[in-house]
Amino acid sequence: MRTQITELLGIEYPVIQGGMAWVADEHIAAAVSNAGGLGLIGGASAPGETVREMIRRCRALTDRPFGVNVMLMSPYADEVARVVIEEGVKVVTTGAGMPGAYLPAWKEAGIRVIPVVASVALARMMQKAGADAVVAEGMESGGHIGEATTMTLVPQVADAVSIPVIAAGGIADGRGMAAAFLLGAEGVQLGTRFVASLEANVHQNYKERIVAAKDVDSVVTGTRYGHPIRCIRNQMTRTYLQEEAAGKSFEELEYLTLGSLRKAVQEGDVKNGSVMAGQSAGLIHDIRSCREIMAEMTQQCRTLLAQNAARFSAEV
Ligand code: TUI
Repeated sequence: MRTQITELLGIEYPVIQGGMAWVADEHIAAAVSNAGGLGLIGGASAPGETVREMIRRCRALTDRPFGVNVMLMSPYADEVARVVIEEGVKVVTTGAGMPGAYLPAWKEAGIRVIPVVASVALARMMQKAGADAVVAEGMESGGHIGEATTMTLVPQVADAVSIPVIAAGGIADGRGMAAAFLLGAEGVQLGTRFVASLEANVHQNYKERIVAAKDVDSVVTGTRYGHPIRCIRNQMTRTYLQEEAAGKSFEELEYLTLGSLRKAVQEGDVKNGSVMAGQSAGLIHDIRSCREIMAEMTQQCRTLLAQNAARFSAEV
């Protein structure tokens, strides 16, 4: 499966794993890379040295390319930005902010830079700043999100920039993958689907909550304060949304979410913790290996694109 993204990154399938906080460690990153996609280590809010150790351990687990996601709201973003250069990381994605200040040094170091954007304006800005590709992430995604849907954002970003676009948000199988290509993407990024994998270092309760989720089981907290986060509905989101509606300040609400992602991911407290996941949770019915997920998704995508080429051909 060759696209501009497989060529740019030297990978077999145009599939990237999201750089999810508390989830995207060296195990899942190496599993996705070994399955032919691009695994990512999520810097999240970890100090530079922690990320350095994850990168080194990932190298021991795979010979294939992998990347690091730099979460720009992290207090350690500067450190992590330096560590990826020092460690010779080949691909960097960024999220939750503007990576402009880091771009020149990364490019100088020969790193492929792929910012995650949630708007056309930011995609244009990133192309101008020298990005190699962008991830256009729709609000179906889990975690910190923008306002546009994948269906509307991806084609608009594809029209606005000449660098390759990777679609993210709401994609969990070969149908979503095929749809993304038709919208103008050259690759896809999946988060939630890979959380429900055997290799994800995530509490079983969290994985099972994703598998049990229905189409309408996620909610967005923090919209009022310009900090929208999508997670699966539970006691934490009910309390948060009630207090948000009652006009409590962002600072007052933060006590509900601080450390709550770790509580869900590591302790398995899916009632009081923050179970970040995208709307695609409703599409996920099993916990499989990354290799199986990748093989099934890419095969389904190929089959659909081939079948439908004939079905919608003008020569009936
Ligand atoms: O970054 C994400 N998703 C995330 S990050 C995260 S962990 C977290 N921890 C503490 C605080 C906040 C988050 C959980 N999920 N996705 C990529 C993404 N980036 N989505 C939206 C954006 C984005 C938004 C605004 C990118 C740039 C941007 O720039 C505008 C500005 O004003 O900074």
